[in-house]
Amino acid sequence: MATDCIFCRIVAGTIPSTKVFEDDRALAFRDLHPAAPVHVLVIPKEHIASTAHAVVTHETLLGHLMLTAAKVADQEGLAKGFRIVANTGADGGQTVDHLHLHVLGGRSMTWPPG
Ligand code: D5M
Repeated sequence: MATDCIFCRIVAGTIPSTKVFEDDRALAFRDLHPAAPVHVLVIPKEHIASTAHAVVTHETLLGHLMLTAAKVADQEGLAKGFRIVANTGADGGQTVDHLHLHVLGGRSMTWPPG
């Protein structure tokens, strides 16, 4: 755990969140500033700063996060489709330095993103 990391503090329960899924390796909670009718963040409980910081030992965990994102989308009723986003680094638009997948849905998405 990184004590100065907001998402580690959500995992620890010292910052509140609206959880939609949790298991031993992952946590999913609603984004504070939703960009779509459904906007959930899926994070590893282990602190990994970004996808660029992931290493080969994280391979199974990364797969688990992707499957968790799909499970959350199903749970949220996004049968018509959804988008999974992993902003990475400053130019990627990442603002919280704890790897996370955005699961966005409930409206038709446009491409390319801004
Ligand atoms: O996305 C980081 C996302 O994290 C952004 O959409 C806001 C969200 N956020 C920040 N703090 C919180 C808390 N405390 N609860 C829920 N959601 C939060 P990025 O891809 O790094 O720009």
